[in-house]
Amino acid sequence: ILEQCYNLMDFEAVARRVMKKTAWAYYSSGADDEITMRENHSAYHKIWFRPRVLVDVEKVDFSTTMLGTKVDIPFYVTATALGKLGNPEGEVVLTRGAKKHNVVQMIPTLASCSFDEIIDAAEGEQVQWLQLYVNKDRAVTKRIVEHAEKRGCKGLFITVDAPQLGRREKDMRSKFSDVGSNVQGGGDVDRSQGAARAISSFIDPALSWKDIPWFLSITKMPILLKGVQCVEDVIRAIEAGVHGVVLSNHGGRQLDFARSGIEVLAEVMPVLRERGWQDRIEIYIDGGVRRATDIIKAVCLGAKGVGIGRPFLYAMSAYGLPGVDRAMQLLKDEMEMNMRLIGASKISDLNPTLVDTRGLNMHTAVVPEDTLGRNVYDPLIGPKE
Ligand code: HOC
Repeated sequence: ILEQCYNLMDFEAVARRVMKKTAWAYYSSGADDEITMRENHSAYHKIWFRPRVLVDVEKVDFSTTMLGTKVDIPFYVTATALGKLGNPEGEVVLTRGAKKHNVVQMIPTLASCSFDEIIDAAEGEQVQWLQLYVNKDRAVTKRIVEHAEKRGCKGLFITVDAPQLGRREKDMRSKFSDVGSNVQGGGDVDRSQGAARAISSFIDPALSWKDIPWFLSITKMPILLKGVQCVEDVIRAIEAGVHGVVLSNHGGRQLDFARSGIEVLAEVMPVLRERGWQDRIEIYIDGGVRRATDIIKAVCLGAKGVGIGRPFLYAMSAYGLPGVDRAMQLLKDEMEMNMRLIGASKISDLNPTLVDTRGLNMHTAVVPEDTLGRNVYDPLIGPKE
């Protein structure tokens, strides 16, 4: 029952039970041994708080801005493909949830709903960004970008971590057959090797730093690179003139053994501060965020905000809009309580001295598997029956 979901992991447990096997396989799969996918969440467990006491926290305000938009809480709904696998209405359910909670939604290139349906669902009241897979045919890409700008999108997030599809074996095994004809941006659909392969053949593996000036020339939207994974590339992004980066490994679905976003953030920010470059771009991270304490840790370390994907897909798949609404409200409730307990009454109070990051770079245990290759213990949802 919805009221018995007390945290974001609970939605995952319910979704796993109620979703079609193929849909579950697509949403939940990670690359190879799924080490990075698990690490995304467990990396947050290596960071501890150093709370301040005797701070007046009677009133707590955790609203902030992202690319100039005022939002209630420092998370956004990140782009995830194929929303209709989880709910017949698809991504517009996430739009309605984002609108209710005044957070930004990033619209996926590979949405099940059309781009215009998702824009229309916001009814002009909610800020949306576009996540872009760059098409081999740049004329197509240009049209998509221009249309997004015309329809009011406030940010362009170019995915840079996917020159080739990661190997998601769970998805490949599931003999996928549910790719709807209305997947936006997809090319020819070969259904034999899982959902992701079926919809991604149009993406250009030749995309490179040389393309960035062209993107900057075709739009006035702020451009952010989604999928940056080390400080060298953050510096290069700043030098290329983009407005921000998302430190992300694609939810652990691309390169296994890529580091978690929070780990990369801990690498990046000290270097930027040393150069006095910390305000030259906005830094976001995604992957593994399940608790408001994760959000707080990321903001303490210098992230402007965090993207959350799978948990909202699971909430939507299990309970539709009421699920998404509850998941977002739970995060807000956790945020208020934890800001108080850490001794911060506003977002600008969050800073690196409030966290102890000495545990980062620790070894992550491999989760044992049974003979069918299923994880015997899933750190997100506990032991399997
Ligand atoms: C090389 C193409 O984001 C997913 C989606 C689609 C991936 C396309 C990658 O399944 O992670």
